[in-house]
Amino acid sequence: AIEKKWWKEAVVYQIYPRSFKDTDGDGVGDLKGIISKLDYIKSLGVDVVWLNPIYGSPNTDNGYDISDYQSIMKEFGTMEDFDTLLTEMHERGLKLVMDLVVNHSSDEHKWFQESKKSRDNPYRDYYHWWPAEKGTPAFRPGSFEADGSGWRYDKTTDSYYLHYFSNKQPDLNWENPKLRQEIYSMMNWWFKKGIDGFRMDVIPFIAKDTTFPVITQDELNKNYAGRWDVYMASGPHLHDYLQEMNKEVLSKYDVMSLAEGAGMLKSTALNFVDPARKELNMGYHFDGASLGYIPGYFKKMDPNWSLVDFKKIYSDWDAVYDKKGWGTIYLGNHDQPRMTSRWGNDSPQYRALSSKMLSTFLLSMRGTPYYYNGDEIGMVNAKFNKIEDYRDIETLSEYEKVQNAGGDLKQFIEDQKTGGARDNGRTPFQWDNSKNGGFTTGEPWLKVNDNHSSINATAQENDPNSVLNYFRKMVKLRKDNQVLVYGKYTLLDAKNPNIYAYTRELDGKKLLVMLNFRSEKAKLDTKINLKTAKLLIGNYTTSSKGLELQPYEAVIFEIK
Ligand code: TEU
Repeated sequence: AIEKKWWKEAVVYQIYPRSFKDTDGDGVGDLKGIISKLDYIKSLGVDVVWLNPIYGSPNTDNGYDISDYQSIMKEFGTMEDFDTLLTEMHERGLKLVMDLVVNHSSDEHKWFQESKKSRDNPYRDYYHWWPAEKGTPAFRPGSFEADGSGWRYDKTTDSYYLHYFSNKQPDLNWENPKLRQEIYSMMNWWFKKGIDGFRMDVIPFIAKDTTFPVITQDELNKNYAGRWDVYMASGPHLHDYLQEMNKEVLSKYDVMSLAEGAGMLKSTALNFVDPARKELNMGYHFDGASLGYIPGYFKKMDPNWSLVDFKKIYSDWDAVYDKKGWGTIYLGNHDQPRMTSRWGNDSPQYRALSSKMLSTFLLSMRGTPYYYNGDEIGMVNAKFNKIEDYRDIETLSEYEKVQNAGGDLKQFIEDQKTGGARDNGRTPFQWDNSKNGGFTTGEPWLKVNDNHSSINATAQENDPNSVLNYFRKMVKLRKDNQVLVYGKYTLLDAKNPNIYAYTRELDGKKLLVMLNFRSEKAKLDTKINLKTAKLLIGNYTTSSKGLELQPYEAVIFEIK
């Protein structure tokens, strides 16, 4: 029997606070800005808001480098603002999920400031240190570092410290029970304030083999999840930690927990989310996130990516959770390019159509949908023309790598227009056609996309055929049809290179979803009689009634 849960039935709306709405004119979004938009958020029909980190941070990695876990980042406002936000969300029946970033802290956190002082400091073992007299530590990659290294030498104690991300994001040592207790008490503090869950940043990474054995470069060149899962993360005690976290924290509240991070493989996902293991609630895979990038280039997108591969990824992951556990469905977030640019078609002719088609996919699959702010109005990639317009530490460090290697910098910038640079998805929300899209009266921290003059929420609010109102309709369709939440998923015509078609079935109700991912007409090759089918939604004013679809057409039928 299906175990029904509110977080399985929820639609999650991810807000990137830095780019959502600025009310004090500093060019950075803030909590008061989110409060001012709660009626808009409620009008979408979503149930849960996931906020990217809002805690004290020097913003080396836009809040994923936390210097004070129990404070609000000064650019975002005060703890009073937070309390107001939470109260006003709960008053509207909206739940709040926060970002838990505990694989690493900022180097400006007091724990690290103490830890680096001396080898016998009480906080020394809150982090991973390698004494220099043991020789150079075995290579570990450090994302966001131009030299690619995950170790940084610190002369004060003649030792190296580990950082899987930037050197200003030292990895926390979860082997240390004192550190783990600090994390649990911080989590309990936030739950006692009334939040409704955590999205857990790179949670498989918290457990490492702290003997740091040698990993050769060709071993690391294995696929992204593989290298983290097999070599760098998911260490021996990972599930001991998560079961301890559940016992000490999560089990005490009616909250949701999402395990994020490369290293969750189809073969290991249930170790995190099988309810019998009392760890976390739902998993988040990266197989789709890495599909379509051309190996050897930084997030260079292959325009001929394979829909057959895409369908296989999502179908295989649906099968992982067929009997137990629960998954998530996403196509965009703050680490990804805009879904319409990447998986749809952001040309003027097909932008709106393909946005609606992709939303139909996201909201008709089995698994909790994580929907990224701005996709509901069809926002697209920034397509900056120069490196000075970029802000993301990841893109800047990758650019520096190309520079150091004497590579083609112009090509690098061109690649990112259709590629995966994370700022593509971080440009400010486009509220209206005024200067800076109504996001700020000041200088935005990251340029607003020029197309805000035509692509903005205000222009779409009262247009029944807008991307925004289609999104609202799709959310309502999902809420009104539990078959779209819990129903069995069956892929049809798997080898079709243009159409993604599947059925959802529950208690005798059967829906057929057909999505044309191409700019040409396409035909579904399967035996389905649509004579008695009832059209539930379509992204054309007149939907196709047969098995041939218009460009980027999406339809959902109830079939017998
Ligand atoms: O990202 C986890 C992660 O896997 C990313 O490093 C991802 O692989 C990368 O962005 C691909 O381009 C989380 C957060 O979502 C991300 O914003 C942070 O930068 C990262 O962890 C470090 O906290």
